[in-house]
Amino acid sequence: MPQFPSVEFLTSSWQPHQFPADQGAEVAFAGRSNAGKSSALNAITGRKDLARTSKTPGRTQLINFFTLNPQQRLADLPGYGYAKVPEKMRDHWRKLMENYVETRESLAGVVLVMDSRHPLTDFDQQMLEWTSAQNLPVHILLTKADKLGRGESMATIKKVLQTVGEAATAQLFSAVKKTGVDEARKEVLGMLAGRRAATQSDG
Ligand SMILES: Nc1nc2c(ncn2[C@@H]2O[C@H](COP(=O)(O)OP(=O)(O)OP(=O)(O)O)[C@@H](O)[C@H]2O)c(=O)[nH]1
Ligand SMILES: [Mg+2]
Repeated sequence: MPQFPSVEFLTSSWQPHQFPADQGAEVAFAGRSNAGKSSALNAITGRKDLARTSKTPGRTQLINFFTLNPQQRLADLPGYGYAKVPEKMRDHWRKLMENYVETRESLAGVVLVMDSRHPLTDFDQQMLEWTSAQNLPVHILLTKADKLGRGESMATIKKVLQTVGEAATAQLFSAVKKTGVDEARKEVLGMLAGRRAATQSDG
């Protein structure tokens, strides 16, 4: 498995004015709360504990920024769609995410993490609307694939690819079994370098 460049925690932000300088390239990990964003980030970077993972949904409430080098960053976006989050906080989340996707000049692409058992939630569709309005590349990780049988996995990726069409690429992924880690690394590094690494995959 090829190594991922070493990554370090940079900062956590709750407000746009706290974001790190908007230069170089940044790839953001987005997805529903509890989908497995932080676990995917850890598996891809090869750092077990880089992004905190939790069994309690909604734990990551800030944008956590990580740096590969002064010109390349990763961002772990706060999980959305957690029902128990108060409305005021959800509004804050919505504005923060929309503002981030619309105004972040260095945003080079989004890794949209979906639980493969519940793909394409309303929140995923919302994120896809924001990213396509900005013409941003999106790579979908259908994670927790270890929870699905082969037939179910194949049916899921087929359905997702059909639904998103040109708007995104997609692959199966498991942070537990380390399935699809190489492919995801290539995509992330490709986005950071300003190009798509691979063509659409059927898994
Ligand atoms: N079986 C399985 N479980 C996983 C996988 N990835 C994550 N999980 C579990 O799913 C739960 C949520 O994972 P996180 O990585 O914390 O999810 P998140 O999207 O970062 O969640 P928030 O930060 O709360 O939005 C944890 O209990 C993980 O152990 C996977 O590939 N397979
Ligand atoms: Mg998280």
